[in-house]
Amino acid sequence: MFSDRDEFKEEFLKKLEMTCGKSFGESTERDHYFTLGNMIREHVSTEWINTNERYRIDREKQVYYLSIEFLLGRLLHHNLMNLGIEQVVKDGLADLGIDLNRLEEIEADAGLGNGGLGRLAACFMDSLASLNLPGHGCGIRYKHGLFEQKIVDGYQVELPEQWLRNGHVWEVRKADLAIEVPFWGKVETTEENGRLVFRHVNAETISAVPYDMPVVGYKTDTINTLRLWNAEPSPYPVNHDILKYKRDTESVSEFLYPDDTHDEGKILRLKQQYFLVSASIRSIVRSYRKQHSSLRNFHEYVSIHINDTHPVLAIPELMRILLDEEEMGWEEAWNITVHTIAYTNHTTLSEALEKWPVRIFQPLLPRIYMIVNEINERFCRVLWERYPGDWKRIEDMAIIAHDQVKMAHLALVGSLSVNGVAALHTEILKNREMNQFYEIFPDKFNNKTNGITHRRWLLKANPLLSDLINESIGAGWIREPEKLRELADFKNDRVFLDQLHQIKQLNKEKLAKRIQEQHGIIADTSSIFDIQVKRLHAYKRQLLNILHVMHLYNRLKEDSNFRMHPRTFIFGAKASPGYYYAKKIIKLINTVAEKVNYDPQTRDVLKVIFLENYRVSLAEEIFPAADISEQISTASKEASGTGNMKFMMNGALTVGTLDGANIEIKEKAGDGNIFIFGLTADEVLSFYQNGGYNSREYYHHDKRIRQVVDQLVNGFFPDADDEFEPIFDSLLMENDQYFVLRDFASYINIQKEAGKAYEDREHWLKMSLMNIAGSGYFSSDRTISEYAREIWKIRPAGVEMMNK
Ligand code: T68
Repeated sequence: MFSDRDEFKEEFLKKLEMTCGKSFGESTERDHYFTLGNMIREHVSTEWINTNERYRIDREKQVYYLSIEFLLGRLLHHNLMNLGIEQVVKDGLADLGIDLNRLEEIEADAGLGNGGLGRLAACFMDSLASLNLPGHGCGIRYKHGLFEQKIVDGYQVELPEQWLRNGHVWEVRKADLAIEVPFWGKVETTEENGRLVFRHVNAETISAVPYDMPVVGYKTDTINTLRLWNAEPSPYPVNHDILKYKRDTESVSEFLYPDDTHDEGKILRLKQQYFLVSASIRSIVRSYRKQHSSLRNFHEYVSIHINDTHPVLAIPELMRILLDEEEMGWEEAWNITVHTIAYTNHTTLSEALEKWPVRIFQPLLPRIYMIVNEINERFCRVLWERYPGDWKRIEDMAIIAHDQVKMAHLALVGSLSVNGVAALHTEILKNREMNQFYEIFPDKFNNKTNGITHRRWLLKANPLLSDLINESIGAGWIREPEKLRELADFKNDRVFLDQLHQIKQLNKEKLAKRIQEQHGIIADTSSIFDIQVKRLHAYKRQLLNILHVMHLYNRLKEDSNFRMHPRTFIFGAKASPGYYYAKKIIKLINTVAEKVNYDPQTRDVLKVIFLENYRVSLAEEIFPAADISEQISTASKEASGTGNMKFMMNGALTVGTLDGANIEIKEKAGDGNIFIFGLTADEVLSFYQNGGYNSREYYHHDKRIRQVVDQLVNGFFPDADDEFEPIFDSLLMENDQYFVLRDFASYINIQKEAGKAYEDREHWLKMSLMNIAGSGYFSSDRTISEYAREIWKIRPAGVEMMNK
């Protein structure tokens, strides 16, 4: 690597001429971005090769993290930081009159994910490499990531996302490592030498071509691999209509499904899942075979993690290889498979549990279906022995029942570990949603509370705060985030608290500037920045938030003595394109914004801003600028949440329910440093079980509720007609499934308390500091260390840490 800025400059200029074929004088910012990116990727390639060599020679156990989504965001700054060359590059470019920040803005977000699940996979990649753990990602190289959101007249409009339009500097295509993935056709069974042989014939194959990306650890020599598969026409097509074949093939990696939590019943989705799984498992086995003569000890050297059930076909695919290619017997193959695969569950919402109709599954994946069927029959036999005569239970637990394949059941039966993503979530899985499986496999269940990479979400996103932390407790927290605890010593240090305040103000000004540029709205930085950013979903209750804003507006209009600290309510959220109700909520937020932002009586104290196209790069500007973090899901519904952790780490105070990881946030920040309201998970679950909630009672008895609910339909929004009737109906006609009205009064109260607390600046800053100090636990380094030790049984490779 370049040792100083002059060396860097020289190399940069040489490279610029070579890659762009232009002189420096003629070159554009885009040329500079691509030159720099290519240069950095080439620099890491030696270490990348070395890391792989080391893994091969040491024969250490490896983990492969299979995920249908990786929500990476931008990589340039992140890679420069992890390589420890950020300053040299910045200075060198500055000498040439180039601003590194502007180059960073050119990079398109790699948005290959919907939300929390995909971003978690990206944070895990960073932690694996930074902890020198031998762990790699396997995913799909979607041509179009999650749609780009425009707001037109208050409505969400979706445009195709185009991250590859100008090429992507971080990937390396490896055409020679392509793998042929078969679909359709049929299985011929013959007997040869006394053994049944299964041949998948007349299949239509698709080529899976790997594009590898280096995953650079933070100031270490470890460079792991994220392998994304691209679908391309196979060189051996059986289909005669070549154009149609080409189109059909490429469609497999064309789009990311824009759906979080709802199950999409599309053949294409199942095709994507098997495409990912088959290509990944075959390539893992291929490299394993280079070093081992048989697969008999596979599970001792390889661990395969499935991120939710989307890659669960890894179980029958590995079985297929062991049975059909290695010619193992069922018992041995099963033993290896179960000891290789581990599964994480990310939701308890029953509508989100994947099920596939047999009539789709069987013809598309004939051999895989046979194996799943056999797994099911053997499992049902075990159940029958254990619960003789209990047909109902066996029917409930079967993997295939009522002509459907239940993917979660396959995962529960075929893996050695099943984990939830926060303590409460794991308890709900064990005691409720998956209780029948817990009875049979109690040892499989365990909790791994989510985490986020503090390097992207604090060190990179909030440089001012990071500097202050370094000055006060040293830089040890970067490698050992639990050291953030030491910040608690400063809670009575006025000067320190004052600096904390200054930093928050500067971050708010930066966000305000972005808001003004993009939305033309002026956000008052002395107001409370109260922020809810996440996917739009009924259970996340953006509705509760906006109804509260309407309530404040009413108070301001009706009572001239009503006082509140000025607040700016900021929202960012994408709704799945087919999710009608979620889109109505977006329209409602924008309609309220229109009303309150332009009312001269309220606009100085109340502002509502809906940020368009929420994504990773925008998130990095949002979290550092927040005073209040809204984590207000109906208790029991949010498996964990990870945005809640990003806010906490940047010193925002949580207004939240006792749901997901909020409970652990409360423990780590301290009870007095968080604003908790609403029903508990037990209360919610017992309402679901026993009834006893009637939303109309709350509507009739609380006139604050009646007022805002009526305003949805009574002409309060002059141009809305019956626009918001579906929301009105969900609250009153459909008995408010998510307890918005039930929690409303409690929410108003806690918000009032939070507003008051903000006015005692010193106390607020202390609370904010205690959140930062307690946030080290939520680093994904802690999470990944637990997975490595308790599930994967992998160890850090012995490498030198760079002394930077
Ligand atoms: C989220 N799930 C959980 N799903 O909602 C969140 N679903 O509580 C948790 O913190 C996070 O996972 C990480 O564990 C999702 O993000 C999806 O995005 C998704 C995507 C496709 C299909 C179903």
